[in-house]
Amino acid sequence: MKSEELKTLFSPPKGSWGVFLLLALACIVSTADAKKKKTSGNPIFEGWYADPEGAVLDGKYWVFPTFSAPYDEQLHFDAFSSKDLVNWTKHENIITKQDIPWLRRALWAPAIIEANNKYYLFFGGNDVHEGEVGGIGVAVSDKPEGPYKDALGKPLINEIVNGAQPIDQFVFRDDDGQYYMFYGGWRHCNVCKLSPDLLSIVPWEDGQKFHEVTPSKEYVEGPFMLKRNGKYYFMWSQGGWTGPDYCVAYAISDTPFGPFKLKGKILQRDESIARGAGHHSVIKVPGKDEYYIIYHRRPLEETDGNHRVTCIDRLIFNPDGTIAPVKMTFEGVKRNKIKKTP
Ligand code: FUB
Repeated sequence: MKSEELKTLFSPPKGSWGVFLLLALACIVSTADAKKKKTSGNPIFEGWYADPEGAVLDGKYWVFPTFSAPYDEQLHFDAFSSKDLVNWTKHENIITKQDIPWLRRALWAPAIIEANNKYYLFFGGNDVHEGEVGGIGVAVSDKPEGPYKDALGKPLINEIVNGAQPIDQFVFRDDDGQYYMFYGGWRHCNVCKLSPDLLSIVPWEDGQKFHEVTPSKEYVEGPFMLKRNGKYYFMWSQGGWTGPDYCVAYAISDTPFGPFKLKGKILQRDESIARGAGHHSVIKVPGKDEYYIIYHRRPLEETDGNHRVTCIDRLIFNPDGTIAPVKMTFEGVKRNKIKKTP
């Protein structure tokens, strides 16, 4: 082959064909890379993201985190989806300040739930204090990736009751179909009942809207609940979220409201991996007794309170029903595709 012919063969063709071929090549390389990746790695995606809420929605794994930045810059949420826990796709701006008329700042700690053929995204807004507008809001969309719109035009919970700042909500659906919302910062946790449309609070039999369920004197924020083999596992974060000792502890109960038997810490700093590990959630693999903990942590070399990254590791139940301490890793977890149910 003459050198002129060789040059023509290896120099990109002119015009749109050249662009097309380069794009096709990039696509082949990135697909090959995705296939090569054996574990998720930790963090599971780039960027400063905290308070991750994991869920299985519409046949995929999802993570809805806080955008971790100074309060005045926390004005949107991104979400992330994955078919296999290893490769994650970013969905940008699923909700922004423009979609929430009462939001000024500090859009925090999303909680997601599918109900009534819709997706309900609960969130904290404004870092509310007594006498201010803010607290826990709710937005709705037809798709997990949004766009979400504020459903009420005002917070669902604005008031500070039992000393609990209205933030860090988690919505739990019990087997009888009743939705409960656990929430609260400032060392206090409340529970309330949600209406079937998830847009209002149904008072308890005693007429109160909120009952305090703070499970331990160490409780600070970030409540989470799951039910397994008839037992209610209540988990939360304790310590200060900007510090190295932030961590997750849990208790077990026979009801969603206690009494809670304190079991101890399941996630905490590891001087060979990271510090400040906390504000977690748990994903159950559909149809299997397999669980993953999604949480944020701070890299060892970092001290900026907002430098929090989202990670995943295995959550393992011991044969006696207790939870084994989580082993934080840099590798993350292996591929685990959701099996389609017939
Ligand atoms: O990310 C904002 C706040 O930090 C959350 O609401 C708290 O739980 C803490 O993680």
